[in-house]
Formats: sequence, structure tokens, C-alpha cells
Amino acid sequence: MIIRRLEELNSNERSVSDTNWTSRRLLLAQDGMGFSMHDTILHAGTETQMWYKNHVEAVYCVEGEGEIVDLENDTVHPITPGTLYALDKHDRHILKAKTRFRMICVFNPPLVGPETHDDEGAYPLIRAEEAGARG
Ligand code: 9YT
Repeated sequence: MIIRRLEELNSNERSVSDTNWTSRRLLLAQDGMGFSMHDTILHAGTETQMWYKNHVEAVYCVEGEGEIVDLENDTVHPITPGTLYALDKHDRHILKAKTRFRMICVFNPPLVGPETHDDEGAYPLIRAEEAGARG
């Protein structure tokens, strides 16, 4: 069994930040669950364009207010606590945080740890074996 607490992740390599967000990576590929799980804070006022070509992702909002723009069909959906979106078709999208936004994110295949967005808003596909024994 794995027990892990958010406060343990805030100051180690499982806490990854990019310009618009900080992601605490609770479960990673090397934990052997078949998915990764992240507690992500998006900063107020930010707009982040993403396209997870290599992953599917489900995102559950637990704090804050904003919206998602589905760039596949130019629709906009409000996102508030209790709303889930699932990128089952690798959908290109923009996430707009009106306030500080807190999301629980699940990725398949799982992230291995250090990934940040590339120019297209994607994460590269890194296999756990390539990443070695990253914590
Ligand atoms: C909601 C959101 O930003 N999802 C992307 C994942 C997040 N940036 C992370 O955990 O790396």
C-alpha cells in the first residue's frame, strides 16, 4: 500500500511548476498503478493551451472557477468544483482560470515525473524504464 501526503510533495521532485501552474504528482508511473494522479494548482488569470497527443487525461475541479475552450469544436464550458472533463479524444483545449483553480488530474499512460509542456502543450511519452529510479 502507498500512503502519500500532499505536504510531503511540496518541496521535492514530485512538485513540478510551469509558468501557469504547479503540479503535485501524487502517483507516477513507477508507483505501478497504470495511471498517474496529480493535484494541480493553476494560477488565477492564466490561460493554458494544451494538447495531450500522447495521453488521455481526466480532470476533476475541486476549487476555483474558470472555463475550458474545446478547440476541436470551438465550444466553451464553465468549470467549477464538482465538474469533470475527460480528454478521451486527445482534444486540443484552453483552460482559463478566473481564480486560483485546483484540479485533480489522472493521466494514462502515467507520467514519470519531470514532464512539462512542450511547444504544443503536450507531454512527451517517457517510459518509466527510461526515467530510471526517479522518486
Ligand atoms: C488541469 C491541468 O493543468 N492538467 C494538466 C496537468 C497538470 N499540468 C500536471 O499535472 O502536469
